[in-house]
Amino acid sequence: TARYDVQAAEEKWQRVWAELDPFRADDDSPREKRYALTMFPYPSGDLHMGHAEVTALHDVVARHWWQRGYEVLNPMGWDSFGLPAENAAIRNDAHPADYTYGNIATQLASFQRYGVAVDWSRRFNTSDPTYYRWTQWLFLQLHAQGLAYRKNSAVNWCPHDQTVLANEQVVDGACERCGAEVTKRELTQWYFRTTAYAQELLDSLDDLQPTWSDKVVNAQRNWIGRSEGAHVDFPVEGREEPITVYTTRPDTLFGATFMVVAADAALAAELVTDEQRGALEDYLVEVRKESDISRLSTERPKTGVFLGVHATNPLTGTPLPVYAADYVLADYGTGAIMAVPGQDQRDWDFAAAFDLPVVRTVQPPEDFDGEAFTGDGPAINSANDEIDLSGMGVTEAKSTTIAYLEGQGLGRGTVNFRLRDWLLSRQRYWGAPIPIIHCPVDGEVPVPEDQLPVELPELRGADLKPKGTSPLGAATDWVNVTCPTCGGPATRDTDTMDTFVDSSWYFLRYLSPQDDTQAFDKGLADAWGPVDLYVGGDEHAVLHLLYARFFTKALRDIGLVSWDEPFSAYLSQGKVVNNGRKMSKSLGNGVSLGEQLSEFGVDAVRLTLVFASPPEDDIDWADVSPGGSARFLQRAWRLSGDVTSPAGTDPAGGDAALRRQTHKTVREAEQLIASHRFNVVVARTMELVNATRKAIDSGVGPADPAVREATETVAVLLSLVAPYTAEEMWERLGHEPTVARVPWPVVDEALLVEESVTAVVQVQGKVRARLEVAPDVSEADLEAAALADPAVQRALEGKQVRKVIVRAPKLVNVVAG
Ligand code: ANZ
Repeated sequence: TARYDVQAAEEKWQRVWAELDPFRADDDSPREKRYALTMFPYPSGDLHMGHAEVTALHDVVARHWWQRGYEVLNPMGWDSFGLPAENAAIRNDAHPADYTYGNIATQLASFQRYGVAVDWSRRFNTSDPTYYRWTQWLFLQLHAQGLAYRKNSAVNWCPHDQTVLANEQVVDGACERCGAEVTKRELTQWYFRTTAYAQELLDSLDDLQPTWSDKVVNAQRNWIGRSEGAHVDFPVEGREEPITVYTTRPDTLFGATFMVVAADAALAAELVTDEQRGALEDYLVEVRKESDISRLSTERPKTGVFLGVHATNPLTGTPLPVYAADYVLADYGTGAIMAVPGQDQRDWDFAAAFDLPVVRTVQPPEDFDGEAFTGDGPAINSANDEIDLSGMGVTEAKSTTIAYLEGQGLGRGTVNFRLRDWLLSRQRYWGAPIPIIHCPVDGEVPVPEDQLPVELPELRGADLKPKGTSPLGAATDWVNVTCPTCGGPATRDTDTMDTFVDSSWYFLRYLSPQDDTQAFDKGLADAWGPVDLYVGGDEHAVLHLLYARFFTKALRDIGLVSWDEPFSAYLSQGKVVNNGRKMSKSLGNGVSLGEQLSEFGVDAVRLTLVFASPPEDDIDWADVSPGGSARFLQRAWRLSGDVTSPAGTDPAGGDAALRRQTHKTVREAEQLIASHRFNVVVARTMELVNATRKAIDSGVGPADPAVREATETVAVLLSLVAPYTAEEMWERLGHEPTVARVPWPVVDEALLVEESVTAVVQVQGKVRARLEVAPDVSEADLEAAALADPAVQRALEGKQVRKVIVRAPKLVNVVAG
């Protein structure tokens, strides 16, 4: 049997595409604009199966939008700063720039071979000075608004990478990148004030919910972590200031029997008596070694130190001993809690360990045999002369207590967020320098705009190994500058920005990547944005998406963009695994994309990735068949050689059954693509190939115009996933390239009408109507059609429908009386 030469085709069409440049997005096009974006890659090697999957899925939509008549912006660039490149460069004894730009060249060639529908004229790298100049400029805009600031605090520290980490980069107590257990360090660091947008970041999720996956929306919600509760003041003997706690359960105040302050909070050191100070300091040494996750775990035995002071329960007047412990975190709420062992299990465990009293304030059900009772129930032990909560449920008891506390000036209702400000400074080399000069006279001075970018010094041959302070500190000539304000001696900030800063605005830079007068053009942002579809991995569900959302809102308030959200729709693709497990070096189960492409061809790999499962699901490479995909593609291609009618043949009068299937396939594909069920589009295309083959080999024959129509449709559908095969077919069918820009086939609605069947409608056993319905009519539709029929309505006049028995598509039986 005839086959086409896959490798020759790949070489040929890459040349043609480079010349035609079919995916160049025209800012001035009169067509409606669509912005399609995939997460840009880190250049830490050649492309891998994950890149292949995300771009194959994304391409279906981008290419389809072109065919549907939109002007499509589908850009690509490189997220080229950051630790992976820096660590690899250190391992290979190379400069991060050589390593990074070498890999970018490799990845670019691979993407072009892979045939992605990208406008390559817009590419850039975040490590280019022409890009990070604007990252620095945007930092300064946020700084001017008070949205970037420095503060001293205990930060997450990765002992392996020797750098700080944002909360979002700590996963289960370990460094997101290297897996080392994260510890704490007291340092002065730069932050973005993400908390200023906590409520809005949460609220807009409601609008995103329909077009973002639930999983991602929920991850964002949990991360922002809004809770409602109260601040309550507890007077302390011999101290003017009360201890203020944050509680989500003010209703349990009568049951507060002791208090706990975070051992590492300043408050603990302020409260502790001289007698107990030594014990607190010893305890702190242990606490600093732990991660937040293990501190909050309910599994761990409770430890702590008595601070030597007592506070007073404002409702009962009882003295409450005050402890320092690790299970209260310094940077959440107020860093202090009222402990209610009757209703909180961690408090219960602490009370048990330290022999403290328990007072239940919610009546547990009779069969309850646990310790702390966290459920709802009537309040007990909750009354004094002025307030009586007895019998109230939790909700009512909460609001009653808050109202009382507010009236007495003892507390107030409040909202709390788990979200922290974003720690953005890093003590590493390969990132955008923070454009701030520290002057002994003028303090923090922004680098003047006309001096941007603050370029990274080359530091060739320097030791970039992490040491806990930035390697930039060693570039003395670079560090020592004059203060832009007073002209006196000053020093540059030596930290670099988290790479997540680079990726928080890159989607704006694609709009005018060469513009050296501004970060991006607002008019173009209005014209193209926000991004209509963003495709990427789940691993960025919290970090990157949240940061990009924050940036967008901050830039909107500064007046730089007019959108509220950067990504209107988000599709998160599953992972490609092998033998049920994540591909990894240590498991030795990695699959090389390059080898797969060489063995089976680009199209077969792409088709396999799209066909394997719905986009959100993981694909197990052990379960799929790229060889089968390759055979299917040859089978599809053979159709184009069999068609004997000339190009331009009017399909009217062609075989009706094949025409119906062709048009039905096109209609279904439209709907399936809109709902991201790309795997089913491939399945329908396969069915159409089979039907066309049958038509050619049966009485219909290769000259029938329906056969040409079907084969051309196959080529157009295949161009979404298998661009090389599609071009080969299109050319063989007598057309000019490129099939990628051929308009989407117009569905002939008349051809979609199915042969109908007759459904009989009976009322009280008497036939009242006969309806012509589709053979696959649903029971609900058939029942509705039957009851709406005028003859049936007449028969039912003055009666009540008791029961409707439906046997689709043939019978409806209405029982009335
Ligand atoms: C008394 C109480 C009684 C509480 C009870 C809970 C149940 P979310 O929902 O996460 O906001 N808390 C407050 N600050 C804390 C900190 N810095 N470290 C550890 N725990 C802290 O949780 C708020 C609840 O977590 C607060 O309500 C407080 O304990 C505790 F039956 O106050 B609760």
